[in-house]
Amino acid sequence: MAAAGLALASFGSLVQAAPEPWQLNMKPGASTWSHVPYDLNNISLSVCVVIGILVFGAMFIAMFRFRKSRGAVAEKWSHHTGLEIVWTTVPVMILIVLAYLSTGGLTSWANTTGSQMTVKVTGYQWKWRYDYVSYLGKPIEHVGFMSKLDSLSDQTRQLDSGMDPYAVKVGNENTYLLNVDHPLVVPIDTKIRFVITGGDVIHSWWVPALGWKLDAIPGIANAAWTNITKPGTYRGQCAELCGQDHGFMPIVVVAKSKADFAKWLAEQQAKSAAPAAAPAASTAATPVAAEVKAAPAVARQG
Ligand SMILES: [Cu+2]
Repeated sequence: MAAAGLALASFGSLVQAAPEPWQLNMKPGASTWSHVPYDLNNISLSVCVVIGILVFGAMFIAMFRFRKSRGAVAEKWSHHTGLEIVWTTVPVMILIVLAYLSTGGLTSWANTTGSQMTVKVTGYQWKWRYDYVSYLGKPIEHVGFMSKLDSLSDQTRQLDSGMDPYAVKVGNENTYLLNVDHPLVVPIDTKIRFVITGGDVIHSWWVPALGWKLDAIPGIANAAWTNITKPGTYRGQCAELCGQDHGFMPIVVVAKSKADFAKWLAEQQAKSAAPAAAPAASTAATPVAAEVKAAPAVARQG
């Protein structure tokens, strides 16, 4: 039920990353698991449609065919044991089937066994931090950075900026409030475990293409996994109201081939190994993290 709820929450939401004109359904996503909420949504919606047609059909037949002006006379009997058993059993069976499918989806989503990579995600007001913990069984040292709203979106969003939100673009895609300075870079065809937590208040890490969202709660380490099948850029947003700039902490995941990812990771490690030689490496943002940690530990849900 929760998975179906999760699926339905994504459907029809305003926060649809990369929606298409006249898109009616959810997108099937881009990971090995994302078809699960997609299928659950289709199944539960189909059940709703069939029930709707049956109930409204019976209602309209009763109202029009058996109306008083056509001389209809009400039957005198009440209570029908057989009918009552049927209209109790059938809905219960439908609910059991939906609960079975949803529970299967939830348990497969929560099972991070056999992950080949771990990334720690921390939500802050109002940005994300990504720390690469391990890859293919080896720990990764000092690869981590803050990821915040891109500067063009940030300038455009200022009150009376006079700038056009539709002019904020990457290629042909309008990325106003949907782009960041440092995206999370991950490999495809890899089971990636995300350990998600919050540094100040509750946030929620949500990339619709992965098929799930997970709360980032201070003091709690939540875990989920993904295995992205197609290289590309996947966008998302914070999905838990976390304060005044909740709408300005987007998420961008860039999925690369394994070879390209290995190259990128080696570059990041080289940068962090020689911080003096590469001043730009200060984007590894340890000072920012220290700053955030030093702030008074007020945990409140905004
Ligand atoms: Cu947030």
